[in-house]
Amino acid sequence: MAHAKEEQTLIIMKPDALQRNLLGEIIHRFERKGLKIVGLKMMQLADVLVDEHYAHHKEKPFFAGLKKFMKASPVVVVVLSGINAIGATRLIVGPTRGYEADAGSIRGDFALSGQSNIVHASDSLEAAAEEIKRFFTRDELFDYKRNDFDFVHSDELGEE
Ligand code: 3AN
Repeated sequence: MAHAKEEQTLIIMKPDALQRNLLGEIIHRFERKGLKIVGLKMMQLADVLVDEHYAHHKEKPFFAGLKKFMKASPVVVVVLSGINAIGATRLIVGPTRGYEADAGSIRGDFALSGQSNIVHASDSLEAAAEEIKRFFTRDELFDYKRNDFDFVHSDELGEE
């Protein structure tokens, strides 16, 4: 059973993460934070998936370029789980433009661009639910207990 505040969030390691050999580095940052990987796969994005995922940018002048970029090579999609996972993951990722992102965040350490910004991370509970459903089937997601869960979350668990 998931803890009350346990959330799931979707990460996309974009083509620039793959081409720049940063996949392991990025996964490592989420793992060591204490977030649990419950789904992980490589895929080549089809037009329809990019159109759905970035529907809110469809009218923007950069949309055609963004679409080309997202299809330039396979991506790796990951579902992370943990208490307050959505906000914690956004902090690890950093703000959209790499050149404005704090050092220590993924974009702050590895990105200079607003488009080639290494990772996508869901920005709300609603978006996460929709995005996870878009990229994963139920049988591609795994429910298990991470051995260090109680130590990672001792304050949140309280008296049992
Ligand atoms: P975030 O990924 O930080 O949630 P969004 O949702 O505003 O940011 O943007 C989605 C993606 O669209 C970004 N990750 C980036 O790849 C691309 N993007 C956003 N703004 C621009 C821009 N001004 N020029 C080019 N690409 C952009």
